[in-house]
Amino acid sequence: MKTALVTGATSGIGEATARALAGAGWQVIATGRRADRLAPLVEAYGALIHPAVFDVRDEAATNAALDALPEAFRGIDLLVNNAGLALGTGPAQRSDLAQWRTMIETNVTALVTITHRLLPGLIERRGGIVNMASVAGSYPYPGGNVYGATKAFVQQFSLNLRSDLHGTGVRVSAIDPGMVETEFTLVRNGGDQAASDALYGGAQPMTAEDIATTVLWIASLPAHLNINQLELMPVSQSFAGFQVARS
Ligand code: NDP
Ligand code: 8X3
Repeated sequence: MKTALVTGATSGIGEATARALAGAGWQVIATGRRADRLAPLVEAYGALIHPAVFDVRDEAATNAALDALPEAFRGIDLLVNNAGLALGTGPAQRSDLAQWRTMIETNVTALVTITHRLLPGLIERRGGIVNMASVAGSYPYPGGNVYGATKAFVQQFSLNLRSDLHGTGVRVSAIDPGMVETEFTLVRNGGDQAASDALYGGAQPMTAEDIATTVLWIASLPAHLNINQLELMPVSQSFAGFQVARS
């Protein structure tokens, strides 16, 4: 039986991914800070789920949770680095430095920390890593500032990991979703439900399950195939042009 560790499994894409993997017979270490959100996964999938409650920014807590894994969950075949967030939509010059730091600590520092910890085991098992990046890492937009930059890091870290892992058999993929309706916009806007509803309303965004299906597909491909980077958008979302300031 294969085992996956999914960060940010309390909500949105991570929760859907944990469900998709467990539904396909994987054992899943489901992580997040909100323990109550992990309980339904255990109820639905029983012994296939090991809930692990920790803040990914806390290296000691991360290591303690990994050290405490039950024997059956110790051999990790797939790391899904999904936990992440955006905070704020304003321009850089009006942004809150603490929010920038939180995004960097979560989307970048925590992601590389858990990856570094799990790499030896992933190499031993010829496993895989799926990193949740974003279209925001490829395309700039007003207010994207540090969030987009953290996701560009995730994209390039994924590609560089592939280079370093050459010959090990370990697969690394970055997924770049566009608009997915989750709690992402609620979090980004400090809990403003109206802002979230306004963004997704009438837009037919992608669902968390759309992305989870993609993760499961990547993880289920034959061992000789690697998806390097995969960008997905809802049909309702596309590109806009440059902006010009006139005097
Ligand atoms: P949600 O807000 O629904 O889920 C975010 C998850 O990340 C939660 O499970 C949350 O768990 C976890 N998380 C955040 N901070 C921490 C932390 N410090 N420690 C542990 N877990 C943490 O958003 P999404 O499902 O949309 O986001 C998942 C990923 O997908 C993110 O990396 C996001 O950047 C990316 N993404 C999202 C897109 C979208 O449009 N929704 C598009 C492109 C990429 P908890 O709060 O319980 O700790
Ligand atoms: C989330 C997608 O466009 O809101 O990563 O930044 S976007």
